Amino acid sequence: MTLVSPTEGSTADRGAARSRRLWSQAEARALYESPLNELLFRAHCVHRANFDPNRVQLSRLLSIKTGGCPEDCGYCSQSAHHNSGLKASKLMAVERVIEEARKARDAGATRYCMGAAWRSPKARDMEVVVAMVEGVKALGMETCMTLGMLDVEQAQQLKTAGLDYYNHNIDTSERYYGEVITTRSFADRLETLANVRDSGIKVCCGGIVGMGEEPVDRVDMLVTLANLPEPPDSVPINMLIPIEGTPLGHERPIEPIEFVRTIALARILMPQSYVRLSAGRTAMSEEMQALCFFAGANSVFVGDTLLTADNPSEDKDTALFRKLGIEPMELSAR
Ligand code: SAM
Ligand code: DTB
Ligand code: SF4
Repeated sequence: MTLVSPTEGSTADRGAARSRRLWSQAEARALYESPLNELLFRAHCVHRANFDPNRVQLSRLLSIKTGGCPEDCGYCSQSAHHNSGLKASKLMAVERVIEEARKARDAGATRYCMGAAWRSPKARDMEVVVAMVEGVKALGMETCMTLGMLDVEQAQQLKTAGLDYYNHNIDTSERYYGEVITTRSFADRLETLANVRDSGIKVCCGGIVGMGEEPVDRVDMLVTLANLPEPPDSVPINMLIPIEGTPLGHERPIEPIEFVRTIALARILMPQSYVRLSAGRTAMSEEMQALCFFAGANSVFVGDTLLTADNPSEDKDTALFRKLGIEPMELSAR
């Protein structure tokens, strides 16, 4: 079903109102299953038409409240339902968060993402996170938060504070979702996304691959994202980091080419979104990451810790980017 002309985002679209099409599952599946060279070529052309292919946006993550989460997400070290051995901690002080953000900015990050292990923020938490957004914004960085479910009022409060992005993932297909999380529904997730979108905050929404899902689930997850009332501005694709003590702690790793196909399909379905090669990079070869960048990934988390899990060291990433001729993207590059 075509909404507007299916340009997949020509250069002429840049800065203009987003022309887009809706994708059927059959079309997206056919792309995902096409010969790898066809898929990569098409994804790379879409990427070039919309972005500088040699620039990657760098974000830094900080866990502002770790562990003890009441949700039961089967992959997560922070859920109180599992025994990952993670030590829970209270909400960080505002000054400390701002200090960490300053260090990240000085090291080249342009976006600062703050995550809390909550089902949703309480009223007293909102005052604190609002102060964090204001403080990090004042450093000249873009801000992103992921705090669980938000109602209309909470989303509006964060918008007023100046929050740029809110991350809330659908995680997988609607069909597979119940196998991974039971304490909040797929519909709950969509409701939070609507509240964020309606507030005017940019939406960051993606998922995890390698949780035992079928290829069709990866495709359906991306179709759901692409067909939202507006595609997310940023689409994190995480590769499961298996955490001992969680239900998915012994999941078999996804075949790397399947992961690359997922990135390529995300790029084709959402031509103008940042596609973020998110969790799981420590388990990826340089060649696999290079293929992901060719397929359209153009954002990564830098710094040796994500929220609780490991990420490649800065030295390693600097060496990789040098080998690939990739430069960090400046703030507001597009
Ligand atoms: N508690 C908030 C929430 O879930 O909305 C925010 C933090 S949560 C850790 C953010 C996202 O990180 C999850 O939605 C999931 O996609 C990703 N994630 C968490 N644990 C992961 C793991 N072990 N491997 C890969 N991705 C993971
Ligand atoms: C997202 O999709 N990936 C990031 C970010 N959003 C908040 C988080 C990855 C977390 C990986 C597991 C951990 O560090 O605990
Ligand atoms: Fe809690 Fe988020 Fe982890 Fe789920 S992913 S258990 S909501 S911290």
